[in-house]
Amino acid sequence: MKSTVRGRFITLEGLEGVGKTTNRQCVADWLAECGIEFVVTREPGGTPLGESLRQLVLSAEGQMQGETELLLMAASRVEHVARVIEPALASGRWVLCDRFLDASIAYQGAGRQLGVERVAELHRLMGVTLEPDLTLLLDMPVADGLARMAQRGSPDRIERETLAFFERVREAYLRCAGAAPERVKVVDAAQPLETVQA
Ligand code: T5A
Repeated sequence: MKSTVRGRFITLEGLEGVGKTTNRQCVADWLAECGIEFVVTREPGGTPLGESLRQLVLSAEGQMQGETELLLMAASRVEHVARVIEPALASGRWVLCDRFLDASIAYQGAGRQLGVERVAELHRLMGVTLEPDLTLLLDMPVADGLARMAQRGSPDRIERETLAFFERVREAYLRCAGAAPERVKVVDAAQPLETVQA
C-alpha cells in the first residue's frame, strides 16, 4: 500500500504593507509550476468561523483588551489547524499560509507587551504545537511598510497602532528569525518586487 508523504507547511510573515499577499501569489505560482498540490490560506481566518473572528478582531470599534485580541487570534488558529492545515498536510498537500503563530508572538506578545512566552504557553495549552517547515519573513523599515499600506485606504483597528507598537513587532519578528535561522528566512522586502521574488 502506498504511504502518503506529509505535505510541507510554509508561512509568510512581516509587518503590514511588506508584500505578504503579493508574494504569496508568487510562491503559489512556483508551487504550481513544480506540480505540488497545495492550499493557500491566511490568519486570522482560513475557516468560516475564523473569518468571522477576523472580522470581529480587525473591525471592532473602540478599545479591546490585548488579552481579548490574543484569545480571538488563538481561537481562529485552533480551528484553522484542526480543520484546514493538519488535514491538508496529512493528505500530502502543502500549505501556504499568510501569517501564523509568529504573528501572535510578534503582535500580541511584543506589540501589545503581553509577553512572548505567555503567548507561546497559551498555544501549547491549547495543543497548537505545529511549526512551519519554512517561514519567509518579509522585513523592511516600519515607516516604509506603513507608507505602502497608507496608499490602500482606510486602516483597520491594528493598522491604526503607533510607530512604537510596530517597531516592537518588527524587533520580535527579527528575534524569532535569530532564534530559528533554519526555519525563518529573512527577505529584504524594501527591494524591487522582482528581486524580492527571486
Ligand atoms: N495579527 C494577525 C495579529 O495581531 N496577530 C495574529 O496572530 C495574526 C495572525 C492581519 C492583521 O492581524 C494582525 C496583523 C495584521 O494587523 P492582514 O491583512 O493579514 O491583517 O495583514 P496585513 O499586513 O494588514 O496585510 P497587508 O495586505 O496590509 O500587507 P501585505 O500583504 O504584507 O502587503 P501587500 O502584498 O498587500 O502589498 C502592499 C502594497 O505594496 C506593494 C503592493 O503592490 C501593494 O500595493 N508592494 C511593493 N511595492 C514595491 N516594492 C515591493 N517589493 C513591493 N511589494 C509589495
